[in-house]
Amino acid sequence: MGVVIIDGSTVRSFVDDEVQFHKSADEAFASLDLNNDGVLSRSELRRAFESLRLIETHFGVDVATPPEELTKLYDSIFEKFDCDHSGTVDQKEFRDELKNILLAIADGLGSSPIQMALEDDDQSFLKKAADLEASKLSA
Ligand SMILES: [Ca+2]
Ligand SMILES: [Ca+2]
Repeated sequence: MGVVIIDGSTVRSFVDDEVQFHKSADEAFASLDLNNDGVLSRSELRRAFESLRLIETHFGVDVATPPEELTKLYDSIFEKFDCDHSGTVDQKEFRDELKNILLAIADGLGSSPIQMALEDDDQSFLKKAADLEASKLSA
């Protein structure tokens, strides 16, 4: 386990690196598409947010949030992703909305860095953003 420092510019440069960002988003999409039908269902997307820990950082949800509130929240997130209201989230919708969320996180962070404690095998996007910055700094 390690600690990374992340600020708005870390997240923004990750999103701006289109090749890297698409690769990460597509990998995440593939791993979340549990039944391999090429789209994310409501429950698949919910699982995604539970595992990516974006909810806690972006929406300020704490563990005391009642389950029905959480379900409402996940539903509203799903609606945001599902731009064409098809009832499923395809790869492009996933990418686009993920980008919006990460940019909103970046705005929220601004220039005040946060510390994140991470497991070594953590695959969250914020970890990837930090890794990317670290690799640029050391290059
Ligand atoms: Ca699926
Ligand atoms: Ca859709």
